[in-house]
Amino acid sequence: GKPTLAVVGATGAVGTVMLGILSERADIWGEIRLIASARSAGRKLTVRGEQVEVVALAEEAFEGVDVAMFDVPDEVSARWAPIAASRGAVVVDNSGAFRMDPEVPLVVPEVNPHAARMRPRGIIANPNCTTLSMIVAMGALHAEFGLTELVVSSYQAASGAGKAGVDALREQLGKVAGSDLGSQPGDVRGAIGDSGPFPGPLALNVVPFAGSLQEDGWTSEELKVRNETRKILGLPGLPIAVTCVRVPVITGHSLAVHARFEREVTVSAAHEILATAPGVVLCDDPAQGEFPTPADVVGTDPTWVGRVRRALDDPCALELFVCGDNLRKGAALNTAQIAEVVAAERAAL
Ligand code: 2RA
Repeated sequence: GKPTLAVVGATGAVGTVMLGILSERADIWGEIRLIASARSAGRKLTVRGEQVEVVALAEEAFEGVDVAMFDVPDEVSARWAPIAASRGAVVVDNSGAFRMDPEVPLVVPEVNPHAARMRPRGIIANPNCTTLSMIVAMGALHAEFGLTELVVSSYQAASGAGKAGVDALREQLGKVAGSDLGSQPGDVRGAIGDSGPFPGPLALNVVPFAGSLQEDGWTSEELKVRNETRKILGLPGLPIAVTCVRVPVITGHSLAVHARFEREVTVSAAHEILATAPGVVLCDDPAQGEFPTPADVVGTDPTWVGRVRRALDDPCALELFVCGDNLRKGAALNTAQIAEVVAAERAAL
């Protein structure tokens, strides 16, 4: 029969997008079981056009499950993913709990699909949404030119911080709409106050901080982009400098990238690679006003790339701007693609 899929964290921001994605993609699953915290148990959610009742997270909930997708906080995954795996499920986990575990592959199906097969713990990790928003494009360029260095600045949407992030930005926008705020120091902060998950006002502003503070002033988000990019590309020593910034966008992460390569590069060669790479759309005609923006790409699956330029001072380097939906390719879609890779192995047996 068709494999049974469990969606753990079905009621969250990513879970909600996941149910939509599972309803749109080729229907390879038998039962789809929805699992969430006890608080959400009993709720009914629609997937594949049918109402499914949410069951509470418990050991028995994994009975007969072939693949379990997790989108829950790190500590919940750390505890429950091994339980699901011990019950025979292959876990595809979107938390930070296992991404850097050497016994857990970190998979992007367009870049390193074969890594999914080596999973001694029965767990496959899904990368962070900021890494995912650029990695398909960077993987394609790396395969051709050989990456030697990355310098990245992110422009991250509020929904990266979940429903709480979206609610906070909408509430803040309500407070500043129609006002003349934004011309005096601190007036925006004064009107918005301290609320929500961001360490500063996000409406009418940008906040150069995402995640938590780590050693030497780096944030957890910046270190994730660095470590995960190295692991996915199989380049453990790749120099990468990252600055993560939150911007007042609901959904859609963007990144400005300076990428240095082993060989000399040209814009036309880069265009050709990006225009044909699976999962990438080249949108680069600035004379016609064509470049990707998060407002234009939200709700779509690909990684969008534009503003491709050769560095003025380095014939081996490119500058580019990348946009992607952080809840789709950045989270739910990549998780669904990994689960499909696992299901295809099973079907091939
Ligand atoms: C963010 N990448 O955008 C983080 C969490 N998913 O906040």
